[in-house]
Amino acid sequence: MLVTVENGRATRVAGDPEHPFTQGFLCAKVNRYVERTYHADRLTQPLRRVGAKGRGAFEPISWDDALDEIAARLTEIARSAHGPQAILPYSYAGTMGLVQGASMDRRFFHLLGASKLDRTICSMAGTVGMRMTVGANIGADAEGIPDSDLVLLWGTNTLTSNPHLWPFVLEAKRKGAPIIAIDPLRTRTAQQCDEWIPIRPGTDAAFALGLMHVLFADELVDQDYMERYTLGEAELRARAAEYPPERVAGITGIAASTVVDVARRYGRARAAFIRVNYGLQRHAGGGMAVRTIACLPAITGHWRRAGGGVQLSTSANFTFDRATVERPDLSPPVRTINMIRLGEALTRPDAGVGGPPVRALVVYNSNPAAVAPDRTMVLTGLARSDLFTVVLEHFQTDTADWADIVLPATTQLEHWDLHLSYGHHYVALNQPAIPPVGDAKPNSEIFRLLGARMGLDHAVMRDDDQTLIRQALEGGGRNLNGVTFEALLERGWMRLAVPRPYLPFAHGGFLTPSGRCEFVSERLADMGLDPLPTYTPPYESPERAPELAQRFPLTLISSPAHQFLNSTFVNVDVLRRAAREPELVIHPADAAPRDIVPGSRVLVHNDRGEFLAIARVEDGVREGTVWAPSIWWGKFAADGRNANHTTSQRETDLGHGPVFYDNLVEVTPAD
Ligand SMILES: Nc1nc2c(c(=O)[nH]1)N[C@H]1C(S)=C(S)[C@@H](COP(=O)(O)OP(=O)(O)OC[C@H]3O[C@@H](n4cnc5c(=O)[nH]c(N)nc54)[C@H](O)[C@@H]3O)O[C@H]1N2
Ligand SMILES: Nc1nc2c(c(=O)[nH]1)N[C@H]1C(S)=C(S)[C@@H](COP(=O)(O)OP(=O)(O)OC[C@H]3O[C@@H](n4cnc5c(=O)[nH]c(N)nc54)[C@H](O)[C@@H]3O)O[C@H]1N2
Ligand SMILES: [Mo]
Repeated sequence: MLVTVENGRATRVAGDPEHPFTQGFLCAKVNRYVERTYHADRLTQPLRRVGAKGRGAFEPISWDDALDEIAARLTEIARSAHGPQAILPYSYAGTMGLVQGASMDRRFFHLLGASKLDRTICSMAGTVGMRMTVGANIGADAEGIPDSDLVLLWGTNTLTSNPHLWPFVLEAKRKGAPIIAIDPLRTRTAQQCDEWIPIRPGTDAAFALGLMHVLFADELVDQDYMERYTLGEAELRARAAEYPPERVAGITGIAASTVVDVARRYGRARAAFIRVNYGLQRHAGGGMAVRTIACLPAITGHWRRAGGGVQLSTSANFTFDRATVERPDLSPPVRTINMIRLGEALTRPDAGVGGPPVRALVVYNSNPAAVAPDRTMVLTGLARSDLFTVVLEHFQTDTADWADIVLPATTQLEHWDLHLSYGHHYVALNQPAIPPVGDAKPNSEIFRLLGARMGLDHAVMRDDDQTLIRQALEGGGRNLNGVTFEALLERGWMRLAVPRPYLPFAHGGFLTPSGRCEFVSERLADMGLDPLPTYTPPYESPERAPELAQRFPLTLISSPAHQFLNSTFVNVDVLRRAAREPELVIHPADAAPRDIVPGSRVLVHNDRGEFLAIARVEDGVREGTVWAPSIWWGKFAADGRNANHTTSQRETDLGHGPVFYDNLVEVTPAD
């Protein structure tokens, strides 16, 4: 991102036209970054709560007073009978930068002996699925897509959540490759594809097993590749035999003839590219779904050629020296709390999290009062009068409303950072373009200051941000050869030291224990799980919960609105106006029997909670599925609620991830 600065003030942000992947393009949201940075509501000084918790009334205080108060409260809790594990950090994707996201903060909490947070809320199911299959969360290079002769966009709304991929897809299309979207919603991406396959949510593993069934039955396989580089072909053939197209049709809602057709085209393609993404892993069997899909290019040998293979992420290629930056060795043995069970952790410690009650919560880079599942329970927890809550933020979010102390944090324009990508292979250095707005401070500096106040007198608490960046790069692995701070300073970004074309598994070289693509996984067997790819029905489905499915027959998907980045940017007026108001897209065949007419107000509800939305009656969703573009702040909704009132704290099969879209609801007219 290039920032134009005039008289110390940022006036314009633009993509870097030289960048090989992003090519001068910024998405709809980040284009508004200047507006967001100088927003009239930007937090510019520390605040202390006045009056009742949650009312959102605060008074300004000095940094000294704020830090003193936090240090005193945390010290008191750490020294009490409950000990430092009663303190819980809570952070995620506000910035995914290494310095402001996972450096000084980790050192601080490790030295303190606080509870650890298992950061599962986004990608862990799929990440573990990839690890168990190809050995790490890496995959095909998207820059190869123009050489591909078939592109599957599987569980991803590319034009919204990954728009920089699109030019590569268009180039493949121009050269004749069909583009297929597999998604319960006819997203703006699916509308631009050659075909839309409206799969029933949570059934992708069955669809992939159906494809395998046909590939094996028709011998559309690369036998040589399988013999050299895979483990468990015979067992996988037997498993796939259990999924004939007719059975798969019954599970997925996709015609048997479509299963056969897609399989044959996939099998006959030279180099099919599968962009699988995180949407489809937010279900009970999400980890296995990704694992099953990840087996496909090893059956057909597409890994051999540019444009072939599967990509969930490229993140594990960025081998920064995290151990040196985060220093987990400084932590005593402590409990770990899964971030998606925040509601339980705050309200019923006996219900699974164990250890002392959480008495202090330090939130940064996250807005759990909007994004965490089971919002009713999360808010109950945040409302506890005996909970001391600190929030580091740019804005007075739903979460900040529940804070005792709010601290103003710097934005991307104001601080140093180092970024990986999860869709391409370029490292980015973030240099401050402007001084901090108001009295804002970088997260890293806030934790340095708090550490000093609390007597965490350790040399690691004194490293500055540039030192942290150097540490991450210097101790990094092979892929960071030649990627230095100095080189990054010159032009802002650098390709990892990976070859071009980057064909990670053209000659095997899988990062699994066997060195092969593991169709059969001993590690999964050791965990007591099915060692082979398998289909697990959603928790909330007629198969597993028939009574629930009768009472709540519709599956709610609450994936991001085009204008929002999770819950970030919801308060930027022009973007929120474009998103209108909380909406629910419902198929005409589901709307009619419920007397729901376009534009009317509806109540979306289940046993966990409810929220109001305006109905949009369209056939852009499959029957039985409804879509609530998200993630709204409660305070911008007429009823103060959002879709996460209905989502659950259950975990995926692998990686303990969330099941946001494994969520049955009923919808009724509210007017
Ligand atoms: N504009 C915008 N961009 C973003 C974000 C944002 O909030 N806004 N968030 C960023 C983040 S943190 C992430 S993790 C990524 C997420 O981006 P993606 O990985 O693309 O994931 P989602 O947006 O959750 O869901 C993508 C699609 O999956 C579909 N889907 C849901 N369930 C299923 C299923 O069972 N099977 C199949 N085949 N499809 C299913 C949804 O309908 C949706 O259209 O995007 C990043 N980019
Ligand atoms: N229903 C439903 N729930 C979801 C999802 C969904 O699709 N549907 N998506 C899930 C996914 S994929 C993810 S990744 C999570 C994301 O959830 P979060 O990680 O909570 O991400 P955001 O909602 O973007 O909130 C991030 C906050 O961090 C702040 N922030 C940004 N930069 C900085 C900084 O440098 N310092 C500090 N102190 N603060 C900063 C922003 O102002 C913002 O309020 O939500 C999950 N929740
Ligand atoms: Mo995410």
